Formats: sequence, structure tokens, C-alpha cells
Amino acid sequence: MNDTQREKVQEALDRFEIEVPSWGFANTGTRFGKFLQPAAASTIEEKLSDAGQVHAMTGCCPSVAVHVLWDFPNGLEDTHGVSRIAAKHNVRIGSINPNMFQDQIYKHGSLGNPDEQVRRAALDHMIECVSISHATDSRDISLWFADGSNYPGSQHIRKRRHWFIDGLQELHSHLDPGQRMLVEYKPFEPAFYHTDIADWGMALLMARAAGPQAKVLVDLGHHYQAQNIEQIVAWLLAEGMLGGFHFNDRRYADDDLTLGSIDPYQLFRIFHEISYWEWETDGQADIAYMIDQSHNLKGKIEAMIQSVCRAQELYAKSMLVDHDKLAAAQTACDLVEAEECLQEAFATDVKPAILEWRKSRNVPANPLTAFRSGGYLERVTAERSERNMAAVSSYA
Ligand code: PSV
Ligand code: MN
Repeated sequence: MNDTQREKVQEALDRFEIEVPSWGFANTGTRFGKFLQPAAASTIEEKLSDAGQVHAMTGCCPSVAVHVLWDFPNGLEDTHGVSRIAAKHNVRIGSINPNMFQDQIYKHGSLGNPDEQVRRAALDHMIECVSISHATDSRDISLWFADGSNYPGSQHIRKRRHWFIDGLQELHSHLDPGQRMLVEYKPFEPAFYHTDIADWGMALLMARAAGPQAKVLVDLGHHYQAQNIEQIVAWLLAEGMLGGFHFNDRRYADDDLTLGSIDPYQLFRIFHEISYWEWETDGQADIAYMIDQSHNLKGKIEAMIQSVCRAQELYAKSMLVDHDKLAAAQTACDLVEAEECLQEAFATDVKPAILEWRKSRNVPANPLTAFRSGGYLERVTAERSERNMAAVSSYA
């Protein structure tokens, strides 16, 4: 890597921030059960403390996404003092995720529910989340709906679409001028026949209908097999509608595997589309990068650090694509030369440049080993294990 490339990587890493999810530090499982971890976080303070560790080790995770009913079961009143707790752990509250799926009333949906009272309750909860975002000084309200149906004919797809648009428009009217709402799509799970916002096209139309501060959020686990996600990213950028990501990797469905563990080249290609667009437009895309993974088997903080380091590495590699050369090769339809531009950048060892950046930020050269030898895990295991493992015996 030459000096110019090294500088490019430094600059890129200076602006690259990635948000971690509070729920990634808590005990979670599959529908077949949970394997509880003695060190898992339960309270919002514990989650913020764990997130603080990830930030201390990596230097690029200053904010924490919260899921309202998991982190603030009583809504707004639970947010009192939470920003101060976050600051104590050197992080801040990031995107606010309303929860329109865990209450019994949502059996047949939230904003798409045929029952007007349920739609109202969902909307009131989302509006309260806007108040929460004001209390925590957060910008983005991140929306994912479990709405859908399991059997053909059982729901009126067009009516539900209409109710969604009405609801999202009303929510949009509660946003402050600088705020955004991000609309996430998912084609399956928990509904397995249709979901109301199934893909990026539906999310785009919903966001457009909601208002100018609504953008689309791409969760890497929310696509059909073999879908070309970087093309979706390129289109959303071109439409000015890409608002954020939920990063994770997958082999089959929404597997929540550690980022880059299955297909690191895919994330590289996604980052490349973003940096290519930025180079062409001489602009900077306003994208919220977030991780959405909760690990059932791996140590939660370790898995988060792994994911963040992988994201940094792939982001750095994507900066090394020679855009002039690529544009010329594309115009000349020189397929091999164009492809080599990507392959060469992907194959470049960016570790020395990342080490330099870590040194300049005063963060450990190897975040994972530093975390392992830092004593934090042992300390929180001692503090939390009795409580966490008591839950195991109540399972038995
Ligand atoms: C749904 O699968 C999802 O990706 C949404 O973003 C939720 O908020 C999150 O997972 C909950 O884990
Ligand atoms: Mn997600």
C-alpha cells in the first residue's frame, strides 16, 4: 500500500462509525431455546457498560441502538437519566427502535392490523418513541414491523398497505426537522406468507409516501437467497433514499451470524458502491451503520468486537478501489480490468493502515486480545452470573 492509499484509509476510518445494538449484549436465543451466558447484560446500564467496552477497544462505536420495550419497559419514564449513564460509559444513545410485535394485541399486526384500536395503539407507541428520541437526543427512529400473514387470502393486502401509509405519515408529522425515520423491510419471519413491507421497493414507496425525512434501512439478513444487495444499495443511493444498515451475515435466512463470517466480499461490494457514489458525486452519504446481531453461542462482547473489526477492515479495503481506472474500464467495457479493480482492492492487506489508525486513536492494536486480557469479562461474570444462572435453574 502506498502513502496516498494509507492516507485515504486513515481519512475513511476517521469518519467510519458503527452503532451497536443494546440487545446484542443480552441473553437471546432461537425459538428452540436460549443458552444463557453468565456474563450477559440485563439492565440498560449493563448493556451500555458492555457497549462502552466495545467502543473502548475499537474506538469507532460511540452510540448504542435501543429497543424500547426491552430497554425501557415503561417507555418515556424509564429514559430519565439514561443519557447520563451512557455518558458514564463513554457512549450515547443512538437509534430508537419501537416495538410493534411483542404485545398480544399484535397477533394480526400493528399498523396493518384490521382493528383500528390496535393500529392506534401501535402509532401511539411509535409517537412516544419520538418523545423518547427527544429525551435521549437521538436522531433516528428505526422501524421494523413484524406485520404480515401466514395464509393466502387471510388478509387484505391493499387495505393493510393503505393503513401503513396513513400510520407512517402521521408518525412523520411528529419528527423534529433534523430527525429521520428509517423503514426496514423483511420478506419473511415471523409471517411466512406475506409481510407488509417485504422488500426494498415496498420500503422505498412507504418511505416516499411518509415524507421527506423517511429513508430505507437495509438489513443484510432480510433478503432472499442470492439477492444482489449491492445493487439495491446502488439504487437507493441514486434515489437519495438509503438511510441506514443493519449489519450481520447469513448463510440461509436471517441467521444473525457475525459480520463477514460467511461472505466478506459481499460487504466489501456494498461499501464499494457507497464510496463509488461518493467519489462521483463528491458528496458524503448520510448513512447510519448499525450492527443487528444477537449471539446465542458466542461471547457477546467478543462477537461484537469481531464484527466491528471486520466492518472496519472491509470499509478500508473498499477505499482502495481505483475509481478513475474503474470508470474508464467500465466505459471501455474492459471486463477483466474492471473486475480486477475490485479484486485488487479486496486482496490488499489493510491491517498496517488500521494499526496506524488505532495508534493515532489510542485504542488497542488488537481489540479482541485487549478485551480478553483486560479483566472486564471476568469482573462482569462475577457480578452477573448468580442472577443469570438462576434463570437457568428456573428453566430446568
Ligand atoms: C427483525 O428481524 C430485526 O432485524 C429488526 O431490526 C428488529 O428490530 C431486530 O431484528 C430485533 O432483533
Ligand atoms: Mn434489523
